[in-house]
Amino acid sequence: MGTKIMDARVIVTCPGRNFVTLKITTTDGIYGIGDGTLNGRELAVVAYLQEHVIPCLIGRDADRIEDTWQYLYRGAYWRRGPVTMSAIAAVDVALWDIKAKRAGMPLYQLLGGRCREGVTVYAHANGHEVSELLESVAKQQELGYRAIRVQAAVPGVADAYGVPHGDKPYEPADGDLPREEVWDTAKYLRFMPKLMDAVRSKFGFDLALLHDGHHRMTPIEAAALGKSLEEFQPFWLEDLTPAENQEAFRLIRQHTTAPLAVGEVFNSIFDCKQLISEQLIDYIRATVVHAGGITHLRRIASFADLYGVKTGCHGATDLSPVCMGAALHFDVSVPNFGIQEHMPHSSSTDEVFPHAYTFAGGMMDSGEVAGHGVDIDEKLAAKFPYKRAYLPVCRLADGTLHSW
Ligand code: CS2
Ligand code: MG
Repeated sequence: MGTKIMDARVIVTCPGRNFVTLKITTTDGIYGIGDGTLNGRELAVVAYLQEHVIPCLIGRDADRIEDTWQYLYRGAYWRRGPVTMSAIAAVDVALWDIKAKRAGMPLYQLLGGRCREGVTVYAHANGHEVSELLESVAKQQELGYRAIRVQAAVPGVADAYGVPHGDKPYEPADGDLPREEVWDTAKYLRFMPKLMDAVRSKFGFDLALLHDGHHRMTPIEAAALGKSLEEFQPFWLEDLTPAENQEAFRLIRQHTTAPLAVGEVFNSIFDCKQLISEQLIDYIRATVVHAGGITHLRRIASFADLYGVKTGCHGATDLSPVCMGAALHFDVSVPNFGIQEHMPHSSSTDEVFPHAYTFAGGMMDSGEVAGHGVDIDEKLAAKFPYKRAYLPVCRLADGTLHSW
């Protein structure tokens, strides 16, 4: 019955941005791949995989996904953290891919089968001016999206989060050293109701509108933002405060009924235990690659379901198509699905990672291919060598370092 892990290799490629992929091959000649990309810290995961994980994988029963997860998590003594958990996720997703390929089924079948016909995704709209943002929303609507995240440059603030430099698609990891941005929360708080008002006035209330605060507010500032945007009925407000302090959300909750989403930087269930059990958030944004793979993300989702918290997986371009593929199998099969982020990859990324997943009419689907349905063209991948790229850092006008 059993099949053993014969080989495991890390592939690093940069078709426009860096991606880390783990490829595991079994003794019966089947391979599976998993995403281990950690934006701006890619080679830390590569080293962790090569030096500390792969030697323990060779000869292991490829069918024992849970036991392998426990071995790499509990067995490591030093637990959690984004580097470790991304490496574990890469192994976990590659093993689920292998198991589903061996079963001859799309991965979602092994996760209990479909709970829905497709996955509602949200797009990004942004602009250097409100008028440009409105055009961007219209463009995303024409592409079929019915849920759209809105971000615009804040008057008087040099670099707002979520707005591209020039006319290139938004891709924040753009510096050989971290670029420095200057931020002003007071100006942002004054501007946001105007932005939401402009969007609602033009597009009405049927469109689901999302917004990302990207960890820049204090709890009371976040509460003020929630109050001021409530009348525009946001689908969610994301990452309002740095969420290391889970209790902070009690204060935000006391002041606003705007739905709250958190968790793209979380890597374990313990990062969101209090947020979920005290019902301080509405959507948990943890995703496959940074939260320990399908195995651990399902555990987080089951826990969240007890408290009426829905999923809202992170899906920026720094999560590879392998993560997106795995996330879509999770999304179609998880009962408490909320929404999935979708930031389309560049065409060269899509060529390096051929995939079965599709997009139409504001929805994505995992496809019906056995496994998670995403592959890697290694020859093509080799043509795009790793290029160091940092995310920016953020400062206030007086030079104080602030959360980016
Ligand atoms: C963001 C990301 O997609 C999101 O919601 O917060 O763009 C985030 O900044 C990047 O994934 C950082 O790597
Ligand atoms: Mg975000």
